[in-house]
Amino acid sequence: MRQLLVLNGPNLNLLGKREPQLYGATTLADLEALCTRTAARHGLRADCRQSNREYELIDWIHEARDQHAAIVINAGAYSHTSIAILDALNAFDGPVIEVHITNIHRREPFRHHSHVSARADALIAGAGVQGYAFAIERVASLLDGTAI
Ligand code: DHK
Repeated sequence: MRQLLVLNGPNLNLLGKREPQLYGATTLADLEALCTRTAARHGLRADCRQSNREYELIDWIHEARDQHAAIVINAGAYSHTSIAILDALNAFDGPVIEVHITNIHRREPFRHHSHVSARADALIAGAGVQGYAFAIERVASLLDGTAI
């Protein structure tokens, strides 16, 4: 079964507890269950990982070069700061979809730029946790050649 890597970056372990007025009440476990269900509907396995450490996210992106067909990534605040994560994504050949739970363009100016966007095939922001399901739908259609 083809695997897709669902990566969540710093502070997303606190989903459901952290600033719920912005990020909602869904926990990371619920979000990962949503990703697993959505991927399974398309015959894909979602490999969901979260880290607060930049190097760990980079190491997982490197592993994905051999083990995963696509990456769905919410790099959290590293989206706005990490050229190293961009470089790692640039070394990955499959589809990359960037997700943000909030609409980063309606927030503080320092959130408006994302380095990840320079590599992402699509960007979903402001659709809440449902954005991950949209991202996986897109990955599935890119992988099976039905993308329009
Ligand atoms: C999540 C974070 O942790 C922030 O640092 C980003 C993003 C926005 C989100 O909307 O999912 O700025």
